[in-house]
Amino acid sequence: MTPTQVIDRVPGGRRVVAALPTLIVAGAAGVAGLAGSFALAGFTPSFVAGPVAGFLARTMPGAVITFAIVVLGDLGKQLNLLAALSIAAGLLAASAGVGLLVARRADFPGVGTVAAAVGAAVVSFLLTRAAVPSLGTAAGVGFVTAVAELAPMAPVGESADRRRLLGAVAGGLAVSAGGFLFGRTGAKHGATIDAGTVGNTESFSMPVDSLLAEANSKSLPVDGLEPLISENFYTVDINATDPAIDESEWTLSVTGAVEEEIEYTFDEIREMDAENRIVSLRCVGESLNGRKLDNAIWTGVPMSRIIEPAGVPDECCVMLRATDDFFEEFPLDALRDSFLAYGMNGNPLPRKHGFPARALIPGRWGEVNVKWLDEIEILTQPKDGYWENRGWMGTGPVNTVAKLRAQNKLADGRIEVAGRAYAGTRGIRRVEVSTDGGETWTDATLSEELPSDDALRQWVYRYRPPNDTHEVVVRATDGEGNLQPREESNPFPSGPTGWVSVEIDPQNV
Ligand SMILES: Nc1nc2c(c(=O)[nH]1)N[C@H]1C(S)=C(S)[C@@H](COP(=O)(O)O)O[C@H]1N2
Ligand SMILES: [Mo]
Repeated sequence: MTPTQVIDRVPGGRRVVAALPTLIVAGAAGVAGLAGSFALAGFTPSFVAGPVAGFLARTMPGAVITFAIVVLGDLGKQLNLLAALSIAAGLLAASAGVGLLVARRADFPGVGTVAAAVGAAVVSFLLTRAAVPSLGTAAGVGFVTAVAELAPMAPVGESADRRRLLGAVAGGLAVSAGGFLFGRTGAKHGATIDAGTVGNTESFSMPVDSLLAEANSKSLPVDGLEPLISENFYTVDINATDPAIDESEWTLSVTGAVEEEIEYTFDEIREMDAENRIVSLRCVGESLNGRKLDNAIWTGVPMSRIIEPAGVPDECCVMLRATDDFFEEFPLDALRDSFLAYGMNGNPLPRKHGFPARALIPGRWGEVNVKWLDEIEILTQPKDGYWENRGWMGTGPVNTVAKLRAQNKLADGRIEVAGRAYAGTRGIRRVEVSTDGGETWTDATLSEELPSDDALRQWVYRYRPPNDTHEVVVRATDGEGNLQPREESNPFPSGPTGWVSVEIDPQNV
């Protein structure tokens, strides 16, 4: 059977084949529109795929999101982005296709291009509310449809349809490549907010330097162990494209059950006396021996100074809200002891960690440490937060943990194991190590305490190993004397528990 005969047998087959050129042109236009948007918006929420990714994350069933976070980790975020890119390109292609069909009726050159470009710009604007990047979308779509419309008029001996298609696809590729390169520079430009002038850095750069020097001198010299102040702080959030906030337009308001609602500009917060605090964060969704526990020096102001002028009665709780539509609720007392940070390790808060300002809530799971904070709402009734709506219970104090993060063979034949331990504001009093699967225990050496009431500590233990593979187990005791519970549980819903245990083969360290 020839392909033509196959097509004839499929019901409606001929119509599909006749529509194919329009579909391909529309598809190429959709991809080019995506690229045009990226060229002008970079990797920000003004990029058409941004709101689509946000919509997916918000509407996806809790179980799927939990799976994405706990099992897939960063891959889950990338899959979400990939889906968002495909859907956004599909929406733009559909609007371009409608334009092309309209134009076919009008049968006048140029109408298709204008209709497709306007349609795509409208879709883009409805999604992002960003005018300039939507013009980029229109330009990408318009370019491809223009090539497809005009190519057949060139006096060459090839069939018009074929030239139309080749032109559209080549044009789509060219626009996409250009948009990608341009958008990447644009994205970098957006990211320079990080290094932007936040002024007045001198007043706190000295203390940050000395805190850093102190932390460096207290860090245990162990190969492969992260220093006390993390060099590579983890990130977890719900966004495919993080908010890119202009600090001159950002405000922070105190609302809800207060005597008088108030609103701060960034400058007003920067004018208050700054303080530095060493604070660790840990994500409730991480695996027991995972990497989502880190420590930094933060600069900002005590939250009590932000909320007190509003007149805050003794209510039960507070909801923190952010520009990415993230929100978390927890007891008001915890907010009174908390910190509003706009600096991290002596620099302005990086965009991915919440620029221009985030909350740091002592000793609680990472999720209540809301980034891109823009509203503090005092509540009279408890209410579920973003993750609690999805089944998590991650607003309370962190679990105690000792992690084993480094193992080295020493020159004298001994083995060195080391890691980090954290128990929030309870502190770490002791870390013990067993090299026989939990039969016998010995104290590890702890790093000296940092000037903080919410910081992790490092531990190290060196021993002469048996000849065979053996099981090394670690466990911490918190500052209140509680031994880290042995019973194992999954991260979902309220954080992992159990003792970290690692098989070590002395021939293979
Ligand atoms: N606005 C906003 N804040 C947020 C999140 C978020 O998705 N959006 N994620 C939370 C979670 S789950 C964690 S563990 C911490 C992580 O902070 P980091 O990315 O600076 O490490 O941020 C919290 N704050
Ligand atoms: Mo988290």
